[in-house]
Parts: sequence; C-alpha cells; structure tokens
Amino acid sequence: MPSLFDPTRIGDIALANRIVMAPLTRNRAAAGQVPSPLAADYYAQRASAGLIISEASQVCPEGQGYLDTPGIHSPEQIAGWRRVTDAVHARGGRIVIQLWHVGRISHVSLQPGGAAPVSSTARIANGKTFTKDGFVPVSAPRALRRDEIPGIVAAYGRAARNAIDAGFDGVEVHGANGYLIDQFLRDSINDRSDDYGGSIGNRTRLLREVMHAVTAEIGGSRTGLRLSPVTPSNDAGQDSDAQALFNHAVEQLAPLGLAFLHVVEGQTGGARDVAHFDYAALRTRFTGAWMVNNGYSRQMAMDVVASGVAELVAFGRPFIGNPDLVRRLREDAPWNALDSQTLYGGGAEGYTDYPTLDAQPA
Ligand code: 8OZ
Repeated sequence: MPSLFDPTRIGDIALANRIVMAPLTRNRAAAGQVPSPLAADYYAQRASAGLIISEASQVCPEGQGYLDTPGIHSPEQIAGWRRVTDAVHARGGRIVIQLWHVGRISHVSLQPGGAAPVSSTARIANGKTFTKDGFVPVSAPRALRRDEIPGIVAAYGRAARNAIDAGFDGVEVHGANGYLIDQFLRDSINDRSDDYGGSIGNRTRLLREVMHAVTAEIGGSRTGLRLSPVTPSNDAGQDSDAQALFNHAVEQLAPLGLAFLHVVEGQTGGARDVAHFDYAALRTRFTGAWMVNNGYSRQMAMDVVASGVAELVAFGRPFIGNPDLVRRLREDAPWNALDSQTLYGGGAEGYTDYPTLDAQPA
C-alpha cells in the first residue's frame, strides 16, 4: 500500500513524500510586490514538505486584490522569488508558484490608476478585501471586453515563463475560490452573452485558454491546477450544475498531460460537506496525480493515500504553525496552534518564529 510518507513523482517533479504545503496568503510582500527576504526563511523552514505551493501570486498588476501580495510579472519579483526557490532547493525541497488573478475580488486602491477591477461580470461581489485601510468591501468590477481576454491569457503564459526563470519547479494555476477563472466558470457569477458565457463549453473557455498558454510555455509535466467545485468563497455562490461543469472542465484538459489536479473538497477552510459533489467522478476524468485538500487530519491523510483515493494531501493552516509538519505527522506529534492575529501582514512574528519539535520542550 502506498504511504503518505513515501516518495513519488508528479510529472517532472520528484517528491520526497506525498505531503503538500497548500498555498497560503500572508500579505508580507515588500515594495513593488516583491517577496521579502523573510519569505525565503519561511518557505525554507517548511522545505520538508514533499511539495510547497507558494502563496497566490498575481500574474499582472490588475490581478492583485489584497494588500502586499507578491507578483510574478516584474524582473524584481522574479529576483525576489529566486531567493525563495534557492533557499527551498538548498534544503532539498520542491516548490511551485500559484498563479493568480483575483478578478472582481479587489479594490480600486490596489488597481493601476485606481481603475475598476475586471471580471466576467459587472456585478459587484458581496465580500471584503484587505487594503491599507484594513478590511473594506470590494469595488464594483467592469466586465472584460472580449478583445481584452487574450491579454489576460497571455499574462498567465508570461507568468509561467517567469516562474521557471525564478527557479520554480513548476506552477499551479489558481482556478478556485471565486477568483477570475472561477468567475468565468460558474453561472452563479458569469452573465456574459459572448462566447465566454452561457454554455459550459463557453464558461470553461478562459480556463482552457489559460492552461494551454501555460503549458505551451513550460509543459504540462510542470503544471497543476487548483479547483474548488462547490466552495461559496468570495460570493461565488453555487453553479446550477457544478458536477457537469467541473467534469467538463477537467475532461477538456486531458490532452495537456497536467502533472496534478488539486481539489478543495467542500468550503475552502470550512465545512467539507457544504454541498454534494462526486469527486470520484472528477478523478476518473484526470490521468495525473490527484491532490486533495481541506481539513485533513493525520488519519484521514494516511487513509486517503493508502486506499489509493489520492496521491497527495495538501495541508494549509497546519503548515503555518508547524514548519516541521511532516515530522509531526510521521511521529504523530502534537501540532502547534496558529495565531490568527498574525496571519495577514506584519513581519517575522507568526511567520518565521513558530518552533520545531526540537526547539520545543517535550
Ligand atoms: C485568504 C486571504 C486572501 C486570499 C484564496 C488566495 O482563498 C486566497 C486568499 C485566502 O485562494
């Protein structure tokens, strides 16, 4: 039986174990949305994960929706990420970057020239974002013109190339949690009347084009995708037929030979049973490695890998407080609680100062 602690290979990437650090937004980028030197320490501390997926990183300035999130579109950002990937690789780890465009989950104060954020729709989300003035309601978006969409797709392709230049082992495209790609996928948001709206074939067009652009740059064997079929995060609502939508979304990507599909089961960071969804049906449509996420305990993670239901298990919040989570899982050692006051923004406190087992009194 396969074990959570066994090495494996996903696409071109060799992993020491099947434990993945999920992408976690921490809002600590420096000026110019450049990852800070502290980020190199933070990720290096967690390099015993089989794979690290970086915090979501905007592919272009318009893709930013929260204060101090890093980008992967400028030379300075590439250089900043190079410090991170070198530090992780020096500790024997593997790291991919999560490529992100927030779409309408943004605020004019974070947009170039104070412009409206862009989306599939002009309807505003009922939600908040984090700006220099704290938590504020998101701004009203502008529906993308059809002739602007190729530019968005191209930004993902360039970002993927930048990621390889920055030393990443690959990328994960963020298709989850009610951000831009999800804003096109779901009919609870997408109200377009052009060929990017309406039918499932049309609503999955942006995802298809993005995945083609990314894999054309760096290859399918270094590319993964994160989906969250039923999460209501960021006012995403529920698609009228999430099963048919996501079955099709995954089926159409088969020719790309993606390395992994990362599926958030249920409500991201919340209830696993928020809505019915047949994840096994999705899995039959995918040939790469299957990565599951959302509230996994040690036992659940060991079971899901041993049973062959998944190849990889991603842990998010447990990795914040436990840089040595892999060892704690292996030894069945207790987990540190995380400090919710230091999740978003700030410096080393609550970021690089969580103790390992060795540094902790027994
Ligand atoms: C928490 C805060 C801000 C952004 C996601 C990138 O939900 C995020 C995110 C999470 O995918």
